[in-house]
Formats: sequence, structure tokens, C-alpha cells
Amino acid sequence: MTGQAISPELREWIVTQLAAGHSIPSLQASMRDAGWHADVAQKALAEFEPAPATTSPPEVATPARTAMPGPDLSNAPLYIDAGDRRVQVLQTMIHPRVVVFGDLLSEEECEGLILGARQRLARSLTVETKTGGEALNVDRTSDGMFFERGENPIVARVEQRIATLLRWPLEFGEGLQVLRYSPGAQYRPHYDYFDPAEPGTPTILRRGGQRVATLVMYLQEPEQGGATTFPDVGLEVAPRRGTGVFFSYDRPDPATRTLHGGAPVLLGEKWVATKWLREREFT
Ligand code: PD2
Ligand code: ZN
Repeated sequence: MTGQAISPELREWIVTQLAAGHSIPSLQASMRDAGWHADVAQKALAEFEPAPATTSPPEVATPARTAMPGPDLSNAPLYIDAGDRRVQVLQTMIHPRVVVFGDLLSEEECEGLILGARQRLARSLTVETKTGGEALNVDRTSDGMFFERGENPIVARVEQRIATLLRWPLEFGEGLQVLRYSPGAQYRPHYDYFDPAEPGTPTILRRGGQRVATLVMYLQEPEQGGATTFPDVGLEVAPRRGTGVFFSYDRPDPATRTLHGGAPVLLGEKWVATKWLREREFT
């Protein structure tokens, strides 16, 4: 024990010196010169050392959304009341979140959507994230068109059913897209969310934010081929007429494991209607 105490007067002197712009090492030297023991000086000055700088946290990936579209599966139901129709739950997966629905659309609804779309088919355009516009896409060799939201009574009825089933406002959905795949046509594996790294993405996001979920509904089944595939998890959904495959992605990131594609149609024609759901109202 040195017998030298850290008194209130000493503390006050340190505060005054620091306020005058002197550094802690220089105060340590002054104290030593004035006869203070080095360990006492160090202990007294340690009280006034700035807290060590905390290292900034590592950069984190896009945070996951919390509110997401999806059916209520809390009681492991075999059927879900989607308002005007009792829809079957055929298969579910947690990661990625995938739900296959049976009896989602009636034969008449499938026919009606095909009839309304057929005259308006054009070689499919996909939203071109490099520019924010649309472009012919070699990765998709189907023909396609978009309905306006609520464009005709069948479209409006199906959209309301989807909103009820997936518990997501109708207004947050894009217009239904219809695709026709002839033999050989396919949709190579892709993500449906907009790539945040692409320069055109901010423009696209102005209309309702990111896509957060997809529902692909099969309107006409081919004789062979045409499954919707999820290569990351080895899942293939058979394109049975009237059924639909739903999947959601809580961030625009491959970690969602929602890479998916339309396998080549081998025989016959495959028709689908796709509903994409956005974070907010799609205008
Ligand atoms: O038609 C399909 O199976 C399919 C596959 C992948 C449709 C889509 N994506 C889509 O419409 O995004
Ligand atoms: Zn897709």
C-alpha cells in the first residue's frame, strides 16, 4: 500500500486538466513528476479513460419481414374455407414455405381464364430489373399476358378467394398473369423477388414494394412434363388442373430457398395463372 489516496481534489484536478486539453498520458507524466506512484496515477486516470470503442456489428443481410401472406395452418387443416370454396391442403413445407392446394379453382374457372387470355397471348415478357422496363426473356419460352385486377367476374372471384386463403389484402396483389407452355417450353429456375442489386429494382419497387409470395395455379395440365420445380430442396409439384402451389419469401435473398422453375413441357400444353403478392398496395 502506497498511502496515496485518490481524493476528490485529485479527481477535480484531473477533470480540469482534461478540460484544458491535456491528454491522459501527459497527466500521468505530470503526476509522476509531482511524486505520485505510477500505479495510483494509472488507477486514478483510468476512471477518466474513454470507454473502448465498440466494434461495429458485422453487416447483416436484409432483415426478414414478419407479416407474411399464407394460409392458416395452425391446426394442421386438411381443408381451408377460402370464402366461396373449400380448398384442400395437399402438401406443406416449412423452409422454403411451400403449400400445395387442391381444388383451388373449378374447371369452369380454369376454362374461363384460358378463354379470356388466349387472344391476348404474346411471347412472355418478364420485368427487366436492369432497366425497370420489360424485355423478351430467353429463360422463359412460354407465351403470356396479364389481366387487370378485377378485370372480369372470374378474375375478381379468384382474386378474392386468394386474398381470403392467403390472408393478404387483394390490393397488394399484382394482376393475374397467364402463361401457356407449348411442348419444349419451360421457365428456367429463378427467384420471383426483384434483385436488390439490379439498377432497375428501385423503380419497380415504387408500385408496391417487393414481391413476398407467389401462387402458381394450374389451368390446364400437359400430358407429360411441366412440373414446377424447387431445385434447392428437390421438390417437384405436378401441374394438376385446379391445383396451385404457393410459396413465400420473407426477404429478397437466396437464403429463402425459393429458387423455382417450370420444367419443360414434353407433351401437350400447360397453362398457368400466377398471382404475385407485394409488401404493400400494388398500384
Ligand atoms: O409455370 C410454372 O410452373 C412456373 C414456374 C416458375 C411459373 C413461374 N415460375 C412464375 O410464374 O413465376
Ligand atoms: Zn417464378
